[in-house]
Amino acid sequence: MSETTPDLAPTAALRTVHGACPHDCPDTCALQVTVEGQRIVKIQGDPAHPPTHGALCTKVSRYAERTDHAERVLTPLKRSGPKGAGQFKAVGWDEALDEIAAKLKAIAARDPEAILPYSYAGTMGLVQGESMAARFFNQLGASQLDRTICASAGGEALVQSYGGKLGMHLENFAQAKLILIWGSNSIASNLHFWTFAQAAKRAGAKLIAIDPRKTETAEKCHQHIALLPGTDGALALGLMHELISHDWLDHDYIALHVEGWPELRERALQWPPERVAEVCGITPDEVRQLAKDYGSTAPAAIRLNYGMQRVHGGGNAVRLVSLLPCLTGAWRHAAGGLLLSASGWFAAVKNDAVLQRPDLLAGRRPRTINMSTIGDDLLRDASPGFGPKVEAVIVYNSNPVAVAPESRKVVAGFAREDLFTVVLEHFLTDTADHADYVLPATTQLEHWDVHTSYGHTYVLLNEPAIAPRGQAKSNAEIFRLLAARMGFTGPCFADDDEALARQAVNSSIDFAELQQRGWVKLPIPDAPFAEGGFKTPSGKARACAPGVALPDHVPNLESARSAPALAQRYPLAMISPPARHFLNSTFVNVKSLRDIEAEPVLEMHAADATARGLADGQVVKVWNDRGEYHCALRVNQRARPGVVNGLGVWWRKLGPNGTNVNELTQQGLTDMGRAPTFYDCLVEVAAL
Ligand SMILES: Nc1nc2c(c(=O)[nH]1)N[C@H]1C(S)=C(S)[C@@H](COP(=O)(O)OP(=O)(O)OC[C@H]3O[C@@H](n4cnc5c(=O)[nH]c(N)nc54)[C@H](O)[C@@H]3O)O[C@H]1N2
Ligand SMILES: Nc1nc2c(c(=O)[nH]1)N[C@H]1C(S)=C(S)[C@@H](COP(=O)(O)OP(=O)(O)OC[C@H]3O[C@@H](n4cnc5c(=O)[nH]c(N)nc54)[C@H](O)[C@@H]3O)O[C@H]1N2
Ligand code: SF4
Ligand SMILES: [Mo]
Repeated sequence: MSETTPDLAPTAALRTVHGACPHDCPDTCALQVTVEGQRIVKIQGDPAHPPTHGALCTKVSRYAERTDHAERVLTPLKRSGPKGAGQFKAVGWDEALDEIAAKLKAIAARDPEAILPYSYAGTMGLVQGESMAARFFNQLGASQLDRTICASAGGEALVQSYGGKLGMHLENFAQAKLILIWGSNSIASNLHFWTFAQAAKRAGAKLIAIDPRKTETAEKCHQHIALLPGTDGALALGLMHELISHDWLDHDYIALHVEGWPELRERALQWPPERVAEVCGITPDEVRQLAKDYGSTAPAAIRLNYGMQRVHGGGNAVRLVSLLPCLTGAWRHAAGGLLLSASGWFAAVKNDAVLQRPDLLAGRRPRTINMSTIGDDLLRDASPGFGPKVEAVIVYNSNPVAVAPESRKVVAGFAREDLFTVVLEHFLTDTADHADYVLPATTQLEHWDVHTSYGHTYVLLNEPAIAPRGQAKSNAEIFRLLAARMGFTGPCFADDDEALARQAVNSSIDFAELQQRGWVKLPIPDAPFAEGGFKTPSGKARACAPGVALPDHVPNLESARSAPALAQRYPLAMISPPARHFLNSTFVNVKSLRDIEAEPVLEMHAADATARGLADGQVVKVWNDRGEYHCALRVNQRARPGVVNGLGVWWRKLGPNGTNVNELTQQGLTDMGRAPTFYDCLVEVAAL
């Protein structure tokens, strides 16, 4: 199960185990975990794994601190106080599981669709994500969850453009001559990409950041284009306008490998730099220069990230940006093209149907609830359109009370006296505080898993390095025990975690090789679309095609241009990108990391602060019709005029007025993929 590291062999008690970082991060690092008995000695990045390159981010270097945290939940807990008060008493596993199963059986006897799973990517592992859990909910016939909270607008856009969530190899960015870092604070949230971008920079490449915020990444690029949130589609159309006007097009590539070019060309010609500049809040020269750089440099690569699709027009914006490398023929080069997500490459090796067993639904078609509108949906009564009222929620790998939009409603939903809530967690998060039962889950060091990635093209294995702390059990084990109590007797409910890990990938991945080295690279061509071969029915990239609409710039739901009356009351656009030392709401309770972030903050440009008589460091209220959030003001150059940055995602209970930035965000959805519009949000700010 584990190997002894040769250079540490003399103290034979030391073992090094292959692991994978479980977090929702494109880098999915390969870990080497050194333990002595049950003590974690060291967690480091695997030097041999090309994306990881031996380095971990600050957050996961502290994984031992998180695993052995004094506040970790280590026994099942049962609510002992008012709903939402976070008061619990320890109970035994048998008592907890018996009572949960009895409650779920009673609800299911009336209507299993009144039960809702709520999960996301707290771990991205195939085993501790949707394996035994999916089997359990499929057998039960519970409501299905539409897992949209992060990436579904951009994902759907890539499927429309390329036929899958497909992109460049991470490693090949090192050879690019131009890199557009578009809607991505790579140093914070995609560190291992940044390593390759720096290598390119040292070799003479130009780096350009396209981001409303002057991030730590933007600062280190040669140029920063600080456009208004939600205007990326207009910028992409403006770039196309210039590519056409100056004939920086690869006509052969377009003719052979692009569908719908005449229609796209006509639309792009309506977007001269002056119009684009007006919409984006930048100068016409910035548009022209960017187009010139992009149109006349090869290889040119784009690292798009999900930050730019968290607005109403996010899907269309990704569609437009994704077509740029098809017009210049950048895809001809291994170091050209685009990477938003690589997850679609893993479709060839993943065994989802075996792992999740959708066949257990046996012809039933339960309703689907969108995780991004959980606030509204928990407060909805039964109706013919909606189905039954939600009576029970089982949360795992997610912290919806902190991360879902329009928290006031999410909190009101989870505070319902008649809602039965079970939360599988490591810690008493804002969501766990609302539980009837909290069940202690294992961390990555304590369980089996297999990982794919959305930022690189390697499959990774994670073997347990230590026994579960306290009475913790893995998600898969908890659902297995619950299944037994529900009377689910099918043989698939007997598979243990190692068996699930072996089932997670098909025979094209050699499991023995995974165990021996910790990771296996997928066989994908170096320049995957050099000669077209997109995964669409025609094999061409699609600007438009039957069933695939021509993309356009789609404005924000909330902006001065699209909602002028609202903008009069709330003149500032707020984005809420990740804080560097947290991962969504994970790590907020790790003191050494929280100390670096210090306190919840809102960044504001000096001109906006002066206009409001506000000063750096003071506590302010940030509000709109949805709610009010208190935090510290930082007046600095990171914010552009008219846009404030409320860094996320703090735990509500650590906020000065018990809220976080999602008190202000809306439940309006994106144009594609039914995703949230976290960065499409107007607010006003004043002294407290
Ligand atoms: N440290 C850290 N790493 C993380 C995360 C984290 O919370 N912390 N989150 C992880 C997750 S869940 C994901 S999905 C990934 C990716 O997570 P993303 O949300 O893509 O995070 P970032 O890469 O920081 O990209 C967000 C960037 O987009 C910018 N932005 C906001 N609105 C717009 C816009 O309209 N247009 C453009 N061009 N830019 C905009 C923001 O200012 C920010 O710099 O990162 C993962 N990695
Ligand atoms: N305002 C604003 N809101 C945002 C974002 C933003 O940029 N701005 N980003 C959005 C994005 S991109 C995303 S992906 C979502 C993320 O939202 P979530 O997926 O909810 O992510 P986290 O907040 O990291 O919460 C994950 C939880 O899973 C738990 N966990 C980890 N591993 C395990 C395990 O093995 N078992 C169990 N049972 N639990 C485990 C962790 O302790 C943690 O509390 O947030 C979204 N919310
Ligand atoms: S959070 Fe990302 S960068 Fe940090 S160790 Fe995990 S995969 Fe690597
Ligand atoms: Mo995400």
